[in-house]
Amino acid sequence: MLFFLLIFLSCISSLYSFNYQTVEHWRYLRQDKPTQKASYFGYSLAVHRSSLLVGAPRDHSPHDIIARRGTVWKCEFHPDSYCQRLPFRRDGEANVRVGTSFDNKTDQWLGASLAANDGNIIAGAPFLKHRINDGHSLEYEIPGGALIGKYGTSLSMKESTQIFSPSFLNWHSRNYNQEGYGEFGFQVALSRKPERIIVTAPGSFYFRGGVHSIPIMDKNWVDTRHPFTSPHYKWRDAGWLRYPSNYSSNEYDDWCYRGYALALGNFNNDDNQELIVSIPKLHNYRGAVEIMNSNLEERSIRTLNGSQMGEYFGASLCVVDINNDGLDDLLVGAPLYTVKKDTRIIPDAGRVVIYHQTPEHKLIRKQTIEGTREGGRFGHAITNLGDIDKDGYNDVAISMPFGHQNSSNTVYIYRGSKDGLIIPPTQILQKPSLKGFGWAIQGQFDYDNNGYLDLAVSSIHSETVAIILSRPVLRLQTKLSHSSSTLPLNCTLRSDDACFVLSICIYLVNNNYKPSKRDTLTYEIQLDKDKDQADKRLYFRESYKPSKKRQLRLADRVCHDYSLYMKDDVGDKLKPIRIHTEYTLSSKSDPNLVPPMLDPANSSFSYNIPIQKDCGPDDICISNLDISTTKSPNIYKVGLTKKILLNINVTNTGENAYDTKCFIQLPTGVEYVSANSSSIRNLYCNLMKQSDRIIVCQLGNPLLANTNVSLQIHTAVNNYSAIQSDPLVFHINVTSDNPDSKKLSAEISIPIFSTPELVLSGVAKPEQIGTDTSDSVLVRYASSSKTNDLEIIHTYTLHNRGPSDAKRTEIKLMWPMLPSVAFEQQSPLLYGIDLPNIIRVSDPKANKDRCHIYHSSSYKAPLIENEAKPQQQSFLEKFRPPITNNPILQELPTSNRPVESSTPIFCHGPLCKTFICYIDTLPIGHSVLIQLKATLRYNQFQSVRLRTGDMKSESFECLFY
Ligand SMILES: [Ca+2]
Ligand SMILES: [Ca+2]
Ligand SMILES: [Ca+2]
Ligand SMILES: [Ca+2]
Repeated sequence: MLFFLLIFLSCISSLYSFNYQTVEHWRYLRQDKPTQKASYFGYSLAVHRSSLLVGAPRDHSPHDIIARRGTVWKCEFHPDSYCQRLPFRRDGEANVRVGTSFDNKTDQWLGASLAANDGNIIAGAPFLKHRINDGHSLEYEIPGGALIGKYGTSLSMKESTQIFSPSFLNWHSRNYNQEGYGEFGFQVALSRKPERIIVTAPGSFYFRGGVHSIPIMDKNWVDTRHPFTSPHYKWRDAGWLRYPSNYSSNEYDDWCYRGYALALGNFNNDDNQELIVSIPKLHNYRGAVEIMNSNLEERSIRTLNGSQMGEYFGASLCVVDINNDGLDDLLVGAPLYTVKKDTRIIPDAGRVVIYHQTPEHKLIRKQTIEGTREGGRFGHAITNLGDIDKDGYNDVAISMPFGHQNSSNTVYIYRGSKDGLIIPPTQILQKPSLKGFGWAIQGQFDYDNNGYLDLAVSSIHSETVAIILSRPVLRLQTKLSHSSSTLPLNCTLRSDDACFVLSICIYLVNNNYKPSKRDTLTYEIQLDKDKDQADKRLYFRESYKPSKKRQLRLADRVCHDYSLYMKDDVGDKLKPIRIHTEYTLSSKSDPNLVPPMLDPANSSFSYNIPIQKDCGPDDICISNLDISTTKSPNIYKVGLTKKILLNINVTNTGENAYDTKCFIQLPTGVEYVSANSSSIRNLYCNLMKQSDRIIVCQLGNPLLANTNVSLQIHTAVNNYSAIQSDPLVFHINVTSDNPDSKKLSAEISIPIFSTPELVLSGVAKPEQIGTDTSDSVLVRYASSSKTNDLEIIHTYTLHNRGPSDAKRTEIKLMWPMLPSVAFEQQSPLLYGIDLPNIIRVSDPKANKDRCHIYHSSSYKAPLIENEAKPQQQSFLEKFRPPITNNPILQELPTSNRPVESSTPIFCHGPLCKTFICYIDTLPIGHSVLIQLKATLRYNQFQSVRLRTGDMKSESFECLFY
């Protein structure tokens, strides 16, 4: 599985300076008799013994007869010393003809590359030219060379400087399809095992490039001034290796620049150092990095490939064991990489890809860090700093030397760890006045000899090199001990001073640093760190405060004792008390010493002390809570029930249950009134702040083992119309702070019963009509009416007697067309039957009540008394009220007409007109009137020989919603 992390530099947060000195303390190397013009001081950097070597390939020494020979400066590790030009040449050396050839050293770029070990310094001069006469008046220029200076006590630099050049290879090397124009010396290195000089020549073979490995010999150097004294120098016999050894015609490889960057590391299972060589323009400008064994065997080559065209993959290389597993890891810079982030495109922002070596010597891509600045070229230089903070992991610097005018050029410091580089960087080095800051970076030297590795960063356009010293990193070990394993609850302010004593010991560990009088350590102990000031449970006796600050002289070991006490009536008895200690270190300034600092990861310490509990020898409380409930009443009657009482009983059959609480969630419409308990002395219940619907009651801290507590929660329904669900459900939870305690839940459910009593009564007008001409009403009517028509009005009154509102009432009304005899004659007696008219007695403007004609040909009027119940009773159906059904005539005031002579005219089939009326909420005590009107043709009525009968309308199906 490929583990791959992509990280942007912009994630940088909480940045601190660890552990290089900040910019105001940097030092700068000074050149002795510097040139006025741009010498590119700092183009390359290397460490040789107790000096820093600084390449200045365009430098011109004031008295040198060769223009711009280039200089390697030697800067001693001493703050007051100047950098001196290394005499990297033989006496009297000049651009002069010697025998058949001469060297042209003007503009040779000596110091374009540098490498050094204890015995040797090697400097590349990739534009050195050998002008060669072949004896037939033809002259050839063969550029490129590497100068090696043997550096020892007995030999002076001047005596031992030698030149390597590909002209040693053979006479034909002069051509540009061979080593001619090869830029030999573009990169140089000294391998430890085998001990050899490694030189790259990216210009050879039509800029296909290559790499050379040359044995270090004590004597018998071939003198470059006489390359043809031995026309066929036995370079192979002398152990000179090169790759590729010859030009092979693959035109696509031309111009790919093999050898642009060079590194050494161990990437296989032999002890020899492998060569890592970049080819930044291979594969259509995507770039590649080759790893080959020390014999430069083609079959040994492994390749890592770039991915983006033009990114310059391999422009920089760095071998470092990041995760301290003993296996070298590899960082590859691609400074021209275009970052695509969200919708932004950042050209030449650059990136660095980090490969980790597996135990099988595979390289896996582990992390990638991308630049953020357009043209910033993040990854231009990468270097192994060594372990600068002595945490056991090597650290790395990556530079971003370019940018816009107002942005500062930057070197980022990343710390190694067992998982790879720690991102974000632990330090960002910047100084806006330095141009091209970060062109070259060199670590792994101790400038001030304090045991901590320091850093040099060159600024190519400012002709300077900054020396940045690292501060000693101190790590402390804190040991806390106390007089008893747990905090006794009875150790209060009134108790004996010795009832709880805390001892703190601070040790300076694993460190070369010798504490001095100048260094002051301050520590602050904070008791009960996790609690707010008001809730603190533990205090210092001497100050009555929960914190203590103390300053002392840094020493290998210091110990202090403190007497502590617990607050009375501690609430949280289960959560241990966290003792937190923070350290700060300060040192009196001394210009000759770099002050130490604390490792930020080690500047605080936390420790938990449990509070005494009564939970057996393991001190872990395992409770066993159970809950049971009862309720009163069992049914909520709308409008009748006012109070609801919940009885909650909690038992604990396990060990103490700390901070046990009961939460009761009330249904909407129910309000909390009060709580009491016969078993809890000071019962504390209240509504939670965030919601007025949840009551929380403290059941005990602890709720002791084998106890039983009961709670009575009184609630009330003040506004039953706010009730939103049936039944009323009370959710009850019981929690405790004990570890692994489960939330205990119960539910109390109370069904709602609603009982509005609706009364329906009716009157008819006129009360009575008859065909008998002696009928007084008819006579009255006939005498007052100009027509033969008679208006019949039946009025029903629907009244709600309570005790609750009728939310919605549905009434069916049936209105006869009069007798079948008349219907058969196509002349129903009632005409102009209209929709019933509804009048609210209390609120005549109310208009939510509606009537419709009921269309159902198959409808059969059921008998009210035997009405079939619907199969499934809906919530609303349940509240069908008892309704008094009143066929109108039965309610008629009795006349002197004998009842037995009355025959009802029933409402049947087509003779019946049915209406359905919906009555909106009818509050208690309110009434509506429903009027049915029609016209009776009196003439027809007379012609129907109907003797005596009742005209009967019916109402039924009265449903309450
Ligand atoms: Ca090896
Ligand atoms: Ca490693
Ligand atoms: Ca480190
Ligand atoms: Ca140092």
